[in-house]
Amino acid sequence: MNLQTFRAPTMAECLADVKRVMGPEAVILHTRTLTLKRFLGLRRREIVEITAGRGLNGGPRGPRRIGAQQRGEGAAGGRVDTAPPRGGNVATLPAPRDPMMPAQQLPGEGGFPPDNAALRDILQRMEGMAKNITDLHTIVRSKDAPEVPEELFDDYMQLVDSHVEKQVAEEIVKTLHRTLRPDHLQQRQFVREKIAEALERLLPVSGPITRTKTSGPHVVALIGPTGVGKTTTIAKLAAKLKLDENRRIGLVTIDTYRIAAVDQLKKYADIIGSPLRVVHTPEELREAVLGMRDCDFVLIDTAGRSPKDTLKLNELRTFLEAASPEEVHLVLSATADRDCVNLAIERFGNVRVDKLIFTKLDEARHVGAVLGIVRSVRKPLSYVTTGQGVPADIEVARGKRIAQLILGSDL
Ligand SMILES: Nc1nc2c(ncn2[C@@H]2O[C@H](COP(=O)(O)OP(=O)(O)O)[C@@H](O)[C@H]2O)c(=O)[nH]1
Ligand SMILES: [Mg+2]
Repeated sequence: MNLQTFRAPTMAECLADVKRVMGPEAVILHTRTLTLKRFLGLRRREIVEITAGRGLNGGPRGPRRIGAQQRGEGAAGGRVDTAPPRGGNVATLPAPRDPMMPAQQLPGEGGFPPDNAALRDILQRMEGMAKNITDLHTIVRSKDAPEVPEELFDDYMQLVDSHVEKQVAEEIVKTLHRTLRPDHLQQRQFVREKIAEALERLLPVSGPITRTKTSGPHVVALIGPTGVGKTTTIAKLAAKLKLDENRRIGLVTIDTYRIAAVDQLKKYADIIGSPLRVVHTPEELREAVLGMRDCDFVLIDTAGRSPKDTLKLNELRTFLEAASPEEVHLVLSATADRDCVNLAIERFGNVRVDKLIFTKLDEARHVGAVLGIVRSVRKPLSYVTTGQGVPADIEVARGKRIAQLILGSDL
């Protein structure tokens, strides 16, 4: 028995080589498509490989024999003629398809009129076009990221689609490519877990609000643009601390314009049985906090007049100095566009920010943006909120959870 392996850019060319070298008696034992890297300067190129033998007995359901059909042999032993389409002695195409090899359909198989050279020519051209499209696709998608390893390109794209910064996404996949064993790189679930771990390492978290003092209230203020969910988040935190930890909670809201939605917080304060004070000046705030000395926690809500006119920053700073909170959380919406978030970071960063809360993860389309923001602010993430429900829709931020959301898991 004589076995040989042939490789060519298309199935037709490969078959032609088989036939030329091994003659019409050759029997095709195996065909496969494989990917060659850096072929002619392209990043990736598919080629066809055929293993053929001579001196084998191809049974009725056996391997394909080139030329068998030409002599009227074996009904299922398909003959594949790869002679040039305009070659005079254009032979027949295969007989009915071999049911044992349905996936390995060869050019011209399966229903074409037996000697239609024009159809075979079209098929070859289409195959060539398909290859060109694949090459073009590879070139286009790798244009922006020439350093990204091909095996991990889809993972890279998933990160970028989720708005993880390109540089960060590239670094993650390059590091994985360098450090993972090649067989591990083939295992999708394994790769995904490693990417999640890499994301997790990039996401600092603070853990929940915890009282460390032995006397006096642990004071927490939430600041941030209007509409992001500060008041709702205060209500969630208050209810959680009350219900889960049986803590005494005091609520204070700064309302410099006397039009803030105090009623919203009042409703929750009443439900959990907590005192609520509405203050208008830093001095009133100081007094309010002092008046709540019996509470374990005092949560301070801040309000503005409109999204463009948040509490004036200098004013806010003065309020916070008067309250001297243990922690100030900047609340940002995961649905906001990056420019708005950047503006908020710039403005509120000048006041005081210890931790970050991301709201509306349930509505966010690009959770990867959270990663970039946390990294640029260089403050840990404390909580994320995942809906309008009070108090259910809040979670202590965990890197693993956010990594999974970035990778497309459902909430
Ligand atoms: N989908 C969703 N909506 C939220 C979330 N948190 C708050 N909201 C909604 O966002 C809107 C503004 O919330 P609010 O607490 O008044 O924002 P504030 O102006 O920052 O105090 C309200 O309709 C809330 O129900 C959340 O996690 N997910
Ligand atoms: Mg509010």
